[in-house]
Parts: sequence; structure tokens; C-alpha cells
Amino acid sequence: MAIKKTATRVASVKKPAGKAAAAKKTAAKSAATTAVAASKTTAKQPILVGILTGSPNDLPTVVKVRDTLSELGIASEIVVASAHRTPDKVTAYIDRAHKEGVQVLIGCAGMAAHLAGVIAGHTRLPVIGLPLSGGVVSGLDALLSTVQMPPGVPVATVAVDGSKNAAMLAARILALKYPEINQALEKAAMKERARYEQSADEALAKLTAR
Ligand code: C2R
Repeated sequence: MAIKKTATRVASVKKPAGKAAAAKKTAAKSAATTAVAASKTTAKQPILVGILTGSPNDLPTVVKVRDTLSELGIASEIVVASAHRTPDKVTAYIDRAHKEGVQVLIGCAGMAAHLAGVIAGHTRLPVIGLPLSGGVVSGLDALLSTVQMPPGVPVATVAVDGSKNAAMLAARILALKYPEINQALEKAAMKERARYEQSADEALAKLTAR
């Protein structure tokens, strides 16, 4: 599979209707709308990673997952959907992801972060959990909610706000199947090592000059 060009789709949850009754009435329609909206993009290569996040307010952190995947040549899509607020959208997306060949799912959420766990309950695909900071305990709530899954329903949980590692872990899973992604990871590791060694040399040179 060619993975040179990357593309990312972004689908968001529609704003809830003003009144609760109206919101309930449109719930099923809304779930379908999310799936259709995401499919209308011009992605040229298959989306391999689905990134779900619980709130539009999470996007500044979550977009870094997409960007890291993109640097590795992996196409992904971001969907704003919540296990608490729009559970129908979460399951509708998972169904579509299965049909369209998405291979890894990443659930990102802060506070009472049940999203990744709910995703893992609805799929056999590998699920990565990205706990997000915010709230009164700076992400510890999200970390524990994401990592403490019951036996048999694993969520591979990365650090609080660990966007880069969520992407790198997804890439490592995909690299088992796609040699191009393995090569991209090798290249990224070499680049990172060079950056690290150069910064160490510079820091030590400054100390010597003092
Ligand atoms: P708002 O900023 O929208 O009020 O959300 C979101 O990820 C966000 O970090 C506050 C926080 O609630 C989180 N959230 C969850 C879930 N849905 C939203 N933990 C979920 O389904 O687990």
C-alpha cells in the first residue's frame, strides 16, 4: 500500500439543539450526519487511524496526534464524539470505521474519561487511550479512568497529554503490517537521536565554556 501522501479528515458533532426534546428527536439523524460528514472529504489514501475525542475543547492537544501520524505518512481522521454526551455517534463511527478499514482507534478524553474504554468494548481493533489534562486534578482522573480497564478489554494507555506517543504507538502497531511505516519509524528514530545528541553536545559545550 502506498502511504506517501497523507490526508486527514475531521468530523465534528453538530451543536445540540436548544431544547432537550429537539435534541432527542434529532439524535439518530445526528449520528448518521457525523458518518456522512467524515466521508465527504477528499482523502486519497485509506484512513488507517481513527482518532475520537470527547470535546471540541480537546482539539489543540488531539491535533498533535494527527500531525505526528501525518509526519509518518499515515492518514487519520478526527471525530468529536463523547461516550457520555453522544454515545450513538461513538458507536456509529466505530461501525463505519470497521467498514472502511480503519485499523487502530485512539480515544482521547479528559476528566471522567470513559471514551477509550467504551470504544474498546465495541471493537476488536487495538484501542489506544490518550488521557487529557484539565479539571481539578490535572489529568490524573482521566489517566485512571482510561487505564484501569477490566480484564479482557484492553486500552493501551499513554501518558497524560501524550499525543506524540499515542501516534507513535499506533504507528508501531501498523508497522507490523506495512513495511513503509516501519521504515518511516526507523527514519524518525534516527532523526530524533541526531537531534538529542546535538542538543547534548551543545549543552555540554556551553558548560565547558563557562
Ligand atoms: P467540555 O470541555 O466539552 O465541557 O468537556 C472531554 O474530553 C473534556 O476533556 C470536558 C471534558 O470532558 C471530557 N469528556 C469525556 C467524555 N466525553 C467528554 N471524558 C467521555 O466520553 O469519556
